[in-house]
Amino acid sequence: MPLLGRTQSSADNQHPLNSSMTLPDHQKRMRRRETPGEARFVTFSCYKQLPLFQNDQIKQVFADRLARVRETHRCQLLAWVLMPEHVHLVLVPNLPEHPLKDVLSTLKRPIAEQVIRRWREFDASIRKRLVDRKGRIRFWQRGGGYDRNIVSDQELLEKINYIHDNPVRRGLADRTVDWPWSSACWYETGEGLISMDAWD
Ligand code: NI
Repeated sequence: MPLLGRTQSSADNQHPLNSSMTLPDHQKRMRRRETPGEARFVTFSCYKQLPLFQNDQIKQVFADRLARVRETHRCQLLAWVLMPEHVHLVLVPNLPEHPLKDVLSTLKRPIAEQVIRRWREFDASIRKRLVDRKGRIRFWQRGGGYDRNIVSDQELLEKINYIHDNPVRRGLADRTVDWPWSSACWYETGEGLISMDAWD
């Protein structure tokens, strides 16, 4: 894809998690409408924005699960990045069988269960920071995160570039392809942890 040059660099205050905080509820709801074939830009984060995806084993749990859900829910996955405390995806849900809500819950819940189970086995102290007011251990931030429809090829390319640039903006990688936890490598070389689908 020759159009995937790094033309866009968004400042941190443009981050969708920040902008979603200021949206009135009715606008949030409007953005959740689902149109068959339409790509969705999705952002969600760890509980209290804690960097729960610190080590590679936990990152791998996420990548494995994402690859699996792509197949079981037959969605087109167009881009992804896993950051220490948040995730961005671009995907096209397979409607009406598998709406976005189902894709995300099937992705997120088992990751939370698997990682928390591991922390319990190791009696990891991080668990103390994840207890909510009801005494339950949480992994993901409540509320489902942020999502919006992508309406044009231009916007799709901008979102993919934005996603791949996340680790570079943060100083976690020199180049987008140096961060294995995204689709940047796949776009550059045709190989990566997860294969991407074509947008039709
Ligand atoms: Ni981000």
